Amino acid sequence: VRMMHALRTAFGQNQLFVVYQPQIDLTTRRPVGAEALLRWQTPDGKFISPDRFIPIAEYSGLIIELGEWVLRTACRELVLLREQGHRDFMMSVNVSQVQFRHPHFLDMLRQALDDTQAPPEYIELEITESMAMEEPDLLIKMLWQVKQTGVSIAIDDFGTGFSSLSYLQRLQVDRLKIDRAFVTEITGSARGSSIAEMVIQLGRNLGLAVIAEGVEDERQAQILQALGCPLAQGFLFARPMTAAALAGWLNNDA
Ligand code: G
Ligand code: G
Ligand code: MN
Ligand code: NA
Repeated sequence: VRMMHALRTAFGQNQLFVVYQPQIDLTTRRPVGAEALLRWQTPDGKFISPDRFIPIAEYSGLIIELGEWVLRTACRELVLLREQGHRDFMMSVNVSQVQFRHPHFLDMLRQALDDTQAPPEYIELEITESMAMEEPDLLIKMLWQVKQTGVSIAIDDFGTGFSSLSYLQRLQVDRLKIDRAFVTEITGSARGSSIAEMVIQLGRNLGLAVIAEGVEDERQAQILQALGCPLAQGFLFARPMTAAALAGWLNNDA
């Protein structure tokens, strides 16, 4: 309860901000987009992880406001980057299941796109695999409606749940994100790369893009590339950074 009040206050006092982690094409090593990630820095300089405060925001309902704010912030950042010439750049935004199930989610999404003038085809929403497995019929309908806005969908933390091939086929998704845990395992034992391999193969069979998360070293990048993974995100390429730093990073890189 204390953290709930602290979070509400923090949101009101602008202690929350959005950082962006670049996503890159493994072949060209060029940026293709970024994932928006929420951060909370308290006045004494300490960072509180979203792993800790997102569940509280969900529980208290604050996630509705907070999630809308993240989406709008990311949309505005995308528009700014486009004005600076980065016109082929995608923006991914994490969506909590509490947000997604809220009756006004679609209206909120349409309004955010409209107000910010962000092009929907350059916006992606990330939902988690665990969330994708609950209430399939509702989810299938929601995803279809999201797709009508032009926004695309990624399944985050993929490989940690147990989605079946037939179920995945029924979902209107565009991208699978290989969970960091499986990228870490890739350089371990001989069997360490089997889940990453499976997801890459699945993506190929279903015609979905695949992105590997949490790529921290060159060996992992090389193995992923050899396995046919087209995209990656991780500390090897860039850490999550502020909007100003991202613009600088992209302009330097271009
Ligand atoms: O950025 P970091 O690795 O600390 O994020 C930890 C977790 O918090 C990740 O699972 C990430 O998806 C989640 N997260 C970060 N930002 C957001 C956000 O804006 N909304 C939601 N729902 N989850 C977020
Ligand atoms: O669950 P989700 O994929 O949204 O979480 C993304 C989180 O992973 C972010 O909080 C980000 O800070 C973190 N992250 C991104 N790249 C790396 C990496 O290379 N290594 C580690 N350990 N964490 C990473
Ligand atoms: Mn994510
Ligand atoms: Na993830």
